[in-house]
Amino acid sequence: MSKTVLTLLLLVIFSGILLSTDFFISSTEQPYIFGDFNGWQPIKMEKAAGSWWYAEIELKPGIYHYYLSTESGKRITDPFKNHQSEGTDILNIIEVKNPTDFSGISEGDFSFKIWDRDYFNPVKPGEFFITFPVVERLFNSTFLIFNGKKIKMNLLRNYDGYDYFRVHLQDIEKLNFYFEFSKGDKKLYFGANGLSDSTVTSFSISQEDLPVDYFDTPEWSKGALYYQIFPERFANGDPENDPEDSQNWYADPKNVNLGSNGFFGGDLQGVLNHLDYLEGLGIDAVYFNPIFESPSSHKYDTADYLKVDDNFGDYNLLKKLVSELNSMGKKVILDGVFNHTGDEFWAFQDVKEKGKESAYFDWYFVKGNKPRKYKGHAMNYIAWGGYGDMPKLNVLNPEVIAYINTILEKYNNAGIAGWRLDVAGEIKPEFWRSHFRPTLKELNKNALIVGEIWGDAKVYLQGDLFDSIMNYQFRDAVIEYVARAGHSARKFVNMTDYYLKRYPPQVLTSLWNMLDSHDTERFLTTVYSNEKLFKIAVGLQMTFIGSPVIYYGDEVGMTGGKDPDNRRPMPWKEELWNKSILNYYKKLITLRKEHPALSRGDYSVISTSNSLLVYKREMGNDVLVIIANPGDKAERLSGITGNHKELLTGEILEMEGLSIPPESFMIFEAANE
Ligand SMILES: [Ca+2]
Ligand SMILES: [Ca+2]
Repeated sequence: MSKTVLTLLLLVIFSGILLSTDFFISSTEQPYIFGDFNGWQPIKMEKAAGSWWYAEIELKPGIYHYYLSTESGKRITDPFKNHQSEGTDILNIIEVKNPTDFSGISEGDFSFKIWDRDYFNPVKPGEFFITFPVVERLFNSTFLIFNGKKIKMNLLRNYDGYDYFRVHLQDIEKLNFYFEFSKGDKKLYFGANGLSDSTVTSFSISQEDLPVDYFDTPEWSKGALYYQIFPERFANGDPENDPEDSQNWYADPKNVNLGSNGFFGGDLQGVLNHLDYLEGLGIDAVYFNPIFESPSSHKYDTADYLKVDDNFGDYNLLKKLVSELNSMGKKVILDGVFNHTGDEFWAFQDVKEKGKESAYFDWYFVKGNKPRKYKGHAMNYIAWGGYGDMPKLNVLNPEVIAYINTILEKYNNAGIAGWRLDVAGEIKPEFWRSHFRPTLKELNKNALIVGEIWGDAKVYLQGDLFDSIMNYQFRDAVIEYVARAGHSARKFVNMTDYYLKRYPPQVLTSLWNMLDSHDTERFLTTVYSNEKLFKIAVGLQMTFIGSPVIYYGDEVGMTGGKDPDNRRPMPWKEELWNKSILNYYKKLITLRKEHPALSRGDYSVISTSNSLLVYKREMGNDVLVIIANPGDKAERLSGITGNHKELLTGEILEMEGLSIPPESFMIFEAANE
């Protein structure tokens, strides 16, 4: 390509600026847009929630005419845009203006996508979040004009050149709104007809028919405190059901097999025997790693989903355990491994035996006839991590869907409150969206769905897939802040803000905040058994926004490296417990119970400086200030004055200029004067 041609091409591209223009209507049938912008060729609209449809069309500035029509030829007038009569028909008119045509605007695009939860986020009837991103520092202020009332929008965050403004609306009856921006004495409006300096059309929508579905997490899950039990290693309550060659519970971990084929005899009766212990801790829910029949100690290779593993007990014992926990006000979450089955699962056994002749051949992804393994690896079929013993299940096969439905029903009948979903990101979202979630919520609308998602989980938390996730991002931030030499409070805030300010706000108190799990080393090991640093991490876990998940034994000071060393048997001889750590957990858990702000309150950062982190949890009159300093130098507090009571020690301290010792953690509430 010659230079001249390239220059000409670039000129053509840049002279015609394209502006994304939004269209949305309510229609019972699929609508199409016909406009003079593309020679009246139909443009198919996309389905939103309720009876709503939308389209985003890139248009050059100009005036356009268009109309909407359904497949059956019914013409619809777009109620949000101007229209004029054209003979017997009505045509809509839209003027697409370059934002720079408005005085005072130098750049930027304006958009409020009413079909997208990022902008319009219905929690429940009467409760909504409305968020508007505008090019940074463009205006002095941004208002929401809501049912005629002017509400100042708060700056949520500045990210990637945009200021995100948000309003939390509660107890509202009608949805009728537009936005007002001001700069000096100039005003601009953004409504359903786009950007304007004069006439604005409101977004006017019925709460009964929204373009985005209502989405909230189960009430019980907001700020709930979990205890994670790896059943083979928690407690052995019944020696009769121990696997052969079970090892000594108290043997030196270095001299035993902690791996997938090493057993100790832990079981459900063991949990039943320690209900008082769980009650004493004050947890709200138990999350069990898999309990279904399987040959391994971890049981992520299911042999039979409808049977509790014989080394753990049976279905009736599970039912008894769940009912006892429920009667103590504690919920039970089971581990659902639906991405793959184990080798011993009857359907896979049948495929291995009969190949293509098997009635279950389409339950898996086998190329050729019979599945083949080589040195443990799957040769001609899809398997988790390539492990031949974990063949991937075809969850979109209607027979598999029906089978999984029977699993959900059976354990719902046992009284469980939800599922943690193993490797949830490896399963097609369609399965969760169209099958798993609707089926489970139909059985129990308060059931909780938690995905095992290690990284950013925004797409999974939009209301159609999961209610919560295993929030390893919280763990990453705590490790960076508490365990790494930099101890940067700013970094902790940046890492947590990254998800806190992007996820729908209604999920935040339900996120599973973990320090560790059956898949990571134990946190006490991460900090090289530095008890002070460990206590700071636990303090953060118990006071940060979200739902803490305690991995069994962390609370008595268990250590352990990477899997399987992190799965050691829980010691039940009290002389083996670290009482100082246990008492610290109990103290924090008691504070969580006494102060609803810690479990369900708003979270905001007060300040960060070097290794000093100061944040606030707030719910009504319950206001707590949390201060952490994992660094090796004392840091001076600033910006807070007056006497406050420190809740871990009971001391009353003057906050002004208070010196925060190295490796310390404190929780303050304003002292009663
Ligand atoms: Ca046993
Ligand atoms: Ca077994």
